[in-house]
Amino acid sequence: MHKSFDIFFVSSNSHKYKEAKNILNSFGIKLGFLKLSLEEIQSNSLKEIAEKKALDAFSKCKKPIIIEDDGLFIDSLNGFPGPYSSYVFKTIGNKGILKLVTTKRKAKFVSIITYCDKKILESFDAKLDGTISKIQKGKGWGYDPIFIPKNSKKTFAEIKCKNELSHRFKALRKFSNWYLHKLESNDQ
Ligand code: ITT
Repeated sequence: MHKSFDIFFVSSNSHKYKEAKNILNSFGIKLGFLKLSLEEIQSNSLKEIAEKKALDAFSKCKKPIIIEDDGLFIDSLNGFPGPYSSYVFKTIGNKGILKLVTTKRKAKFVSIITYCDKKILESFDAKLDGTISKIQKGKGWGYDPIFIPKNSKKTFAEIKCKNELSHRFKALRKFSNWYLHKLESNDQ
């Protein structure tokens, strides 16, 4: 029997999907996965990138979808890699970032979740402050081994409760409040 999903997450990154699925499940929303690479424009605005990605995803899937655009912003590098986080990870990776960050280590992760259906395009953003570790610690994906969330001594790769405090969790919590409210008002 086919599982019925409420919304689909469109992304080329299955790590992002797995985390988003668990988080939304805890809010009672079933999230399906469409693994696709989406058109990503060059812009300094994550929101602009996210909304273009969402329109592209909806035009390909014709179902209610969400997409996510993230960025790691490092203070001492004037916000680099920011909107270029995916490309920078694939090119210089965590080793390259650790070479660039020398003294000031403050950073933040930003997530934008954009929902798109036939009529609506709506975005939800969240940020999580933290620091860049001196060495890689733990086995996680992406920047997890070098990002230490605020009030923690461990990196994202070392902590068990990442899905209860991450940038992704905070943006998805905003999204689910809005989405569940929208469903309720549609029922009335
Ligand atoms: P899409 O197909 O969904 O665009 P992507 O991997 O290219 O997938 P982004 O453009 O949002 O996604 O890239 C952000 C990059 O930031 C991502 O590739 C990871 O390297 C990193 N990243 C985002 N969230 C992360 C997290 O929770 N932990 C570790 N790294 C993360």
